[in-house]
Amino acid sequence: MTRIPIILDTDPGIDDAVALTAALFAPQLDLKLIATVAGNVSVDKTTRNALQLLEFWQKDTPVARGASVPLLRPLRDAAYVHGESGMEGYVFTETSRRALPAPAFQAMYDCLINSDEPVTLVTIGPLTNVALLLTQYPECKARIKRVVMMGGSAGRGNFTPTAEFNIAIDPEAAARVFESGLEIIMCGLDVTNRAMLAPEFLA
Ligand SMILES: [Ca+2]
Repeated sequence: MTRIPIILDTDPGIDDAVALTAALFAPQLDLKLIATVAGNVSVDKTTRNALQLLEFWQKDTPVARGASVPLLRPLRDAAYVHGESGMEGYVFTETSRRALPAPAFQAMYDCLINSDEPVTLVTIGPLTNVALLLTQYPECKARIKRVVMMGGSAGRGNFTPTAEFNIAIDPEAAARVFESGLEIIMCGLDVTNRAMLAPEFLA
């Protein structure tokens, strides 16, 4: 099976822990890099959670720490949903694993130019890192296959009556991505609220 190379940009987050696990184990995917971003909780916590999840699963995918705040706004997190740690209700064993020294947008760029084929960006948090990547390295667009985005909504929102969390937290970053000309597959709330993991996949 030809595996699709992806970078996962994430803010775990309980739901993102499930998505990260799915990405690690899906035979169709080649997870090259995990980029963390502030969103559900601070970037220190989302990075720690990503590293602890890798420890839990005994996987060695590199992790790059991303943006700590949205492009132009203060962070409004979702600790009221995910708990103070972002993974409330589960106590991980400590890990000595560390994030890469480079910031996420730089690690994403390095991953893109070192890949044999264009890489798909899978974003399941605010789009701050991708906006920084496109701003710093606009030429890297040719190395991006497409953006598959959990964000937005074709119906109601979950942060305000009309706005979805990932977009609402950093709307300027989202605008930069939507205006980039990249192919975007948007999985909004109207899609994700109906997406199920089948028992065969969970097994
Ligand atoms: Ca998320």
